[in-house]
Amino acid sequence: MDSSRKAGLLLAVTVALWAGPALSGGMIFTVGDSAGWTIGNNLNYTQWAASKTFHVGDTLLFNYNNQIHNVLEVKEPDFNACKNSSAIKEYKTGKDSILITSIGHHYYICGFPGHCNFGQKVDVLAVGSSAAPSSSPTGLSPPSPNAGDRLVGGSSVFLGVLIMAASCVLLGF
Ligand SMILES: *[C@@H]1O[C@H](CO)[C@@H](O)[C@H](O)[C@H]1NC(C)=O
Ligand SMILES: *[C@@H]1O[C@H](CO)[C@@H](O)[C@H](O)[C@H]1NC(C)=O
Ligand SMILES: [Cu+2]
Repeated sequence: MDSSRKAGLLLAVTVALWAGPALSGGMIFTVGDSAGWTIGNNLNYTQWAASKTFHVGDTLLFNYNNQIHNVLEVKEPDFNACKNSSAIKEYKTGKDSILITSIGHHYYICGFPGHCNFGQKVDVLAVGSSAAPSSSPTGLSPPSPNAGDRLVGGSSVFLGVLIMAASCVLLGF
């Protein structure tokens, strides 16, 4: 195995063991990844969203130039029609963190003229939170808003252990 693959495995293990529990409030998804919230460059936020699984408790981070973009949370018909005049909520700092608080679709468009029609719109479908089921299997701690984080962390640790076991085999330890 070459060193870049080793480094990749090490990174994966590190991320899985450390990042999951370290984050408070679930996963953070930067909309559009490094391109951010913008238009052009064949950005397709439908495809961006399709490659992710969103949960209640996760956070959407919209990074953009607020001189030329904004973020409007809208209802489905306004999303489909790219209508900017009856937004549920408007964000315009240029660096907006939006916590996903409910399951189902969450629709966001840019309100600047033409941008939504140009594709600056995203439909984030959140599935159930990764929080503990109603009966806690451990009973070790009272329910808290961070219950989901511990589970995320727990599954990350599990994933990390799996990855580590796999890398040990591959690396011949
Ligand atoms: C909606 O679009 C109009 C122009 O069509 C623009 O003047 C207005 O600022 C936009 N509103 C929001 C909230 O983005
Ligand atoms: C984005 O991708 C989806 C799925 O591949 C496609 O249906 C849609 O037409 C694309 N949108 C744009 C604006 O290219
Ligand atoms: Cu825009």
